[in-house]
Amino acid sequence: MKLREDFLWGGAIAAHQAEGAWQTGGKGVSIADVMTAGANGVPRRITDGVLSYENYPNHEAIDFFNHYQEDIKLFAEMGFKCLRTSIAWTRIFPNGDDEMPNEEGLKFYDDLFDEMLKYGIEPIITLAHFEMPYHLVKEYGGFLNRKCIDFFVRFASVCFERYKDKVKYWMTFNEINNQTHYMSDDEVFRDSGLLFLNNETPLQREQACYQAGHYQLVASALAVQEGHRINPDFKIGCMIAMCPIYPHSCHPNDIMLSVVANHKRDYYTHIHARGYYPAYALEYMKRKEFQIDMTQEDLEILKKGIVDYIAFSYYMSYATKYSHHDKYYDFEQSQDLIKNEYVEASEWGWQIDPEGLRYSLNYFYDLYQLPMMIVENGFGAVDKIEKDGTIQDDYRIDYLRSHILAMKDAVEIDGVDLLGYTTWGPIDIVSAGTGEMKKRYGFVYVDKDNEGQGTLQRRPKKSFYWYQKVIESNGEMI
Ligand code: P53
Repeated sequence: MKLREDFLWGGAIAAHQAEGAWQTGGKGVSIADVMTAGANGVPRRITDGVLSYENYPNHEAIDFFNHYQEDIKLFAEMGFKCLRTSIAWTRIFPNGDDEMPNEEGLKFYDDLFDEMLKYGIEPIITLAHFEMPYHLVKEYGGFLNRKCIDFFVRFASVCFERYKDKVKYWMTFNEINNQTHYMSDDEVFRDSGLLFLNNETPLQREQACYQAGHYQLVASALAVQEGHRINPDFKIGCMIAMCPIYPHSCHPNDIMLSVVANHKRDYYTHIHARGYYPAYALEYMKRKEFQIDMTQEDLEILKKGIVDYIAFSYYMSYATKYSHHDKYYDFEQSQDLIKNEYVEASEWGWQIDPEGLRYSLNYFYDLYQLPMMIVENGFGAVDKIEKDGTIQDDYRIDYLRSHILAMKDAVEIDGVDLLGYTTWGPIDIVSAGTGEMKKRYGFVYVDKDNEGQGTLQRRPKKSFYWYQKVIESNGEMI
């Protein structure tokens, strides 16, 4: 079986990492607007509101807000069939709890989607991609508050209604399951708007993550129902960060630890795809004595909000080794992950494992038998401009080529049902993890550095012409 004829080749960005214009057109402050720049090993800080003397890389980002026509033209030149981006929640509901949506914000996405459609580029839209209104964080405690379910569903419904004739493919929460591994640091903030005070026990934090995750899952399921009501042709997916956790060895304890570790990342997918909590997650919450507000009505909603497809990001795999564990095999990311000696890592320590993408496609298809979409895959690297002005990013081509080949094996040999593939950051954007510009993913270079200096000029890299051929040949010329 070959890749389907209408295979969705393209790229993926997120509003807060690309658009900038953080105060234009009535936009409110989002959690991405109060995150400072970090670096490799230096976490981004979250400030108490926007402070005049801090550096917030998302405020301008690459100013996609004012450059999107030029950028989409470049994507069209590469032959993109689709572009994944997100709708900044704060352009539509500046505070999150507003009664009425902001017309200027809605208009911006009308224009943006029209521009894509002009070139036959299908918009693939994430509703919440680390962009929760800051007001909901400050005043409501983010997704620890049940009220945020309604705020999100209102936002989703307004978008579904407004763009029902322009957008067919949707996703609810970006990388919803990364919540699990942010339990021990501040990064959890942007996933669901939780602000920790640092005096919580690890168990309290974990409980908070399970609670917030539950409300998000309910919000997602309600949005799925609402979307299908508004347009039965919609395809609404979940979005999972897929980082398979391999056993260190074939020692049965390593194998079992790996099973439990993957449970912790995958129970979200299970709920999205099957409509109920897997037994292992229920048992775990019970054993840990988590107090979770989960009503019978919630469980009914989950059942009725099953997704149409599974979208996921894939960058790397992990490995884990049994050591201090008992029969519960409780997995703790920071303690239990080990370096995989069989694979290389990027400059940022992300382990490069193309076969892991084939593994991931099989993993999801074995479990859920739903169509899938790879909505992020890419290589963050420092690029150098040669004297003649070119950028020879062969390392990026190598990474993408090997992953695309593994993806094709999963389709052609293993028979998984795959709708499309979008590389992360087809144009350089602000890194979500570090806030850096120099961690570049693009086929198109953007002249801007970590300090925010540069002309913002766009320039195709070598990989631009390579990807163009890949798309043109539907993955045959690679
Ligand atoms: P950056 C962690 C692990 C895997 C994917 O990441 C992750 C993260 C969070 O940083 O995030 C996704 O920019 C996310 C994108 C992000 C991209 O991966 O840190 O959906 O917003 O930019 C790459 O290199």
